[in-house]
Parts: sequence; C-alpha cells; structure tokens
Amino acid sequence: MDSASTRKSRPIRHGGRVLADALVAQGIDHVFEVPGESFLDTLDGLYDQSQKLRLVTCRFEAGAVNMAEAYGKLTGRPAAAMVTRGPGACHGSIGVHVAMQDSTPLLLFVGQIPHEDTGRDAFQEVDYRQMFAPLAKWVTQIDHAKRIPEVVAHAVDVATTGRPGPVVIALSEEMQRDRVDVRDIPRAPVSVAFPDPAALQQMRAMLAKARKPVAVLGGSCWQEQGRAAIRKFLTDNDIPVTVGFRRQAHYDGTLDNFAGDLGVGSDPGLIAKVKEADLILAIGSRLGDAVTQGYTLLDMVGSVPIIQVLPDGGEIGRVFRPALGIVSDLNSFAEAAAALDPVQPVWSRWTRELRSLREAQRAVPNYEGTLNLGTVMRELETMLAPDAIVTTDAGNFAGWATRFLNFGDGQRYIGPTNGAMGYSVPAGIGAKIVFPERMVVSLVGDGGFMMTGQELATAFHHGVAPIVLVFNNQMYGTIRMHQERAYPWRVSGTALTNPDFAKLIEAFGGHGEVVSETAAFTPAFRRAVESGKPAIIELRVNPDQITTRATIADLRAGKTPPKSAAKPKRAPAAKHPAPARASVSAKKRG
Ligand SMILES: Cc1ncc(C[n+]2csc(CCOP(=O)(O)OP(=O)(O)O)c2C)c(N)n1
Ligand SMILES: [Mg+2]
Repeated sequence: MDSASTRKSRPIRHGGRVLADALVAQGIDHVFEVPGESFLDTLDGLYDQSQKLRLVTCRFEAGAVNMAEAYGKLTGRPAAAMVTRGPGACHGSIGVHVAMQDSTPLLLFVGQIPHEDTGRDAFQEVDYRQMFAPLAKWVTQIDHAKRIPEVVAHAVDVATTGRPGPVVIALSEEMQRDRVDVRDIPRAPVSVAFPDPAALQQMRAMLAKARKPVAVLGGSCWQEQGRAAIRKFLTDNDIPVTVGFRRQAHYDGTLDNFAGDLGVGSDPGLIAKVKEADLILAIGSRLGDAVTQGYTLLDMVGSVPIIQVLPDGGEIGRVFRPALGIVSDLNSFAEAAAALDPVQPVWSRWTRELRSLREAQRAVPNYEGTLNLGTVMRELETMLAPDAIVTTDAGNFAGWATRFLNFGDGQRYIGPTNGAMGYSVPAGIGAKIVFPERMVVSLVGDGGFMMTGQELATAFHHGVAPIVLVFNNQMYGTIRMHQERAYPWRVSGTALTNPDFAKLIEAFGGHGEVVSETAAFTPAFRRAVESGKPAIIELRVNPDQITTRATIADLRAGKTPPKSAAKPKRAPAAKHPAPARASVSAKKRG
C-alpha cells in the first residue's frame, strides 16, 4: 500500500512518460525507431528520459528492428524498437521473424489506433495479436496506462528467459495520453536454470565411451564468462567443434579443435565426417534446418546418441531425439561443464583430422578472374581489430567469409539465421552505435545492400562509421545458383542493375572505394578505416564464380542448353563499368 506521503511526492505522468520510465526501470537503454503520430506521447516521454535511453532515429522500420535485433545478439539483453501502426508494423515485422528464429531478446512497440475505434477498420488498424501470433514469442496490447509498468516488466522476462525471443507490445493511442498515478516496477533478479549435476555426470560418462564425438555450438545470449568456460571444456576434452549456421564466432577459429561451420554451403567433407560421429554434443544448437542440412545430417530416432543442451526443455528433441537432454542456461552449463574432470580424449587423432579439413578449406584456390575473394577474406582477417564485429546478410557471398575467415576470441560475427536479406547494413550500424569504439564491418551482396542500404543515413545522423563491403555480382546470386541447377541457362528474374556504390556513399559524405583486383583490397580497406567516415568498398566480383566451390559453368556441366537459351535475356547495361567477366571453367574448385 502507498503511504499518503509517497503518493503526494509522486508526479502524475502521462502514459508515454510511464512507458519511458518503465523501460529505464527494466534496464533498457536503446530505442530504435521510425516515428508515427500513433506514439507522440511516448516520444514525449522518451524526451524526458534522453539521458538514460538513447533514441536512434532510423529511415526504415526493417532497419530499426534489425538494429534492435543486432543489439540483442551482441549484448544478450533486449533493446526496444518502436514503429507506427499498420504500415510501420508491416515493415518492421521482418526483424521480429529474425529475432524469433535466431532466439534473440527484443521488444517491439507498435503505436495502435485509439482503443474506442477498434474493429471499425479504422485508419491503419491491425490486430497485432493476430498479425504477430506466429512471428513473436508473445504479443500483447496495453489499453490502460496503469498496466504499463507491469506489462513492460513481464515482457522483458518473457524476452530474456527460456528460449529468448521477441515480444510485441501494441500501445493504444489514448492510453499513452492518459495521466495516471502508478509506481514503477523494479527489475526482478531471476536466477537462471542450472544443469542437473546427475545429468552432467551422465554426459561425462557418455563422453568417456565415445570414440568420435563432435560438438555443435550454437544459440544466443552467450556471455564472456560462458564463452571462456565452454572453450575450456571443449579444449580440455579436445572435442572437435563445429558451429551452427551464422554462429561462426561462437568459437575461436584459431584453436586447433575448431572444425568449421554447419550451415548453408558448408564443406561437404565436414558434413561427411559429422555423419561418422558416434556422439553429438549440441550445446545451444536447436539442430535446426540449416545446421542439419535439411534434417538429413542425423537420424530422428537417435541411432547416434545426441546430448542436447538448451535453456528451454520444450525445444530439446524437437526433431532429433536426444539420448540426454539438459535444460540449462548456456553460460551456467558451460561453467559447470568446465568444472568437470576432463575425460582422457582417446579421439585426438579424429579431432586433428577434422581440424585438417578446416585448414584445407582455408587454402585459397586459384580462382579465375582478377579479384580472388578467398584471398580478400584472408587479408581482411589480418586487418580486423581483435574485438571487431562483422555482420552478414543472406546470400551466396556470405560463403566467402565462413569458408576463409577464422574469427578470434574477441571478435563477433552476427547474421540472420532465418536468411533475411537486408539485415547486415542496419545490424552493422546498430552495432557501431552501441559499440562506437569497436571496428564494425558489414558484409552484404548487391541485392541485400539495395534493400536496406539507405540506413547508412542513420550512421551519418548518429555520427558512427561502419565499413560496408558490397559483393557486387549484379545478380541475386543465390537464386541464380538454384535456377541454374533446376533450369540451366534460363536466367529469369535474377539479374540486377546497380548504382555505383562508391559514388553513392560519397553523395552521403562518406568514403567510397571500388576494388576489382585482389591486390587493391588491402590498401582500400586501410584507407576506409583511416577515413573515419562511413565507408563502402564495392567488390566487383567475377559473376561466374557463383559459390566458393562452383562456377555457373559447373552447374551447367553435362546439361544440354535448351534452344530458348540461345539468346539469354540480359539486364540493361549498367552506367558504370560492369564487373570483369572472366572465362569460366567446368572444373570444380576448392
Ligand atoms: C528478404 C528476402 N527476400 C528474398 C530472399 C530470397 N533470397 C535469398 S538469397 C537471395 C539473393 C541475394 O542476392 P545478393 O544479396 O546480391 O547476394 P548473392 O547471392 O548475389 O551473393 C534472395 C533473393 C531472402 N532470403 N530474403
Ligand atoms: Mg548479388
């Protein structure tokens, strides 16, 4: 019960201010938004809390929500994104899908129409509980300002506990204006799930019996101490370590038990080896679609024993039956596992065998064309700061980094495991806003860049300088690859015409470079870093080298060209010089 004196000293606040105060009370410190007239009172509340809540104004809702998602990936805590009703929510929804599939804590606030107009198909009206039901972990709406502190506190708990994920909160328009007398609710110290000691002993016993164990490391919300502990456990036991799709920097790639990534475009040699394993230790990995190569890597009845560690029991064994499931916060599990007596690793030769596969993959083939992207990635590796953050997008270009780049322990690599194009540039800007002192490099294709590249204006607005590497092959290369496999020579709907990317960033006031020869990359990257400005390095790549392992000619090999393909439709000529076209070879590479 409030005493009369505390009630007197407490100001009556409008709902927008109560919301801003509730965010501060729950430890939220960043809000990424595109404004709408549906949340003017909340913007007004944020004005009063500008010392504690950094307001990042973006140019597109997909950019704003992806920035907030990147914040969640990098810190393990949720940021808030704010968008307007209807169209704003639709644009922003992609970031909610990323956060859901990638298990990232996130809060999305959506300005809602006045509650009294509900059901009239009012201007921009949407029922968010229906719209986001399959996309978010929880969707709710606040219709009474007095409920704000309670709902925000619960939303943070839902977003951060169990399997982390996105929560969507619609804000009725009039309740943001209502003036109420309500107390802030403090953050609750909730202890996380610790692994059962008996299960840890069972895990150790299973490991002691194994001859060819493989760890699959994935999941979200790893903290420094958890990363250090899992590294100790996996190196003490000399277990070969693979990482899940787009979870590359979860493990130090320079260690001699790192075996590479399991995901899209992974090394077929590694995939074959994982099929030979006699124990799978899935730590944080949901063993999802991409990691398990479309659910083919393992069998579902569990002939090969699987130990699966996840913070949410409901996710354990969702597809593949484990021999042992351990419900635990990943960091707590790592610390408990590191404290176990190591098993005598009779499999060290197996571990070295898997490591040598990784090393063989990193040897750069002599690709045709003037720009060898394998060498570019190896050069980039030597120039990345020890604590650099690298972001990626969806697209075939991403395979160059996963194959040739090893990330060190202090570095981070974040990308959309749900395969959302348009993620990398906003994620890099969000990362640089949150960690301005760290080097941030965003990798993106020409297709993905043109989806959300305009967010670079946000980088200028907030005075941060990420470096963007645009892999320009003048096509939606991934789809072209699938197309050539299914319908060789019949290029349909996948060619692109691009601007001059270097000139584009110069128009913003940034630093532009065009690189079409291998030797030009290192000095161009150095100049970009030294410029201190947001920078784009356009990599004019050989469009025929469709993946790190195949050319378009390889995909067509052995198939007869259809008559209709005699004159392939081409995209209109670009105004700037097109990427150098190299002759293709039917020989498989790498
Ligand atoms: C938002 C979104 N739209 C469409 C797709 C389907 N898609 C996957 S990769 C890809 C092409 C990517 O092109 P680009 O960014 O140029 O990279 P590239 O594959 O050429 O290296 C497309 C269209 C997707 N994954 N996400
Ligand atoms: Mg492309």
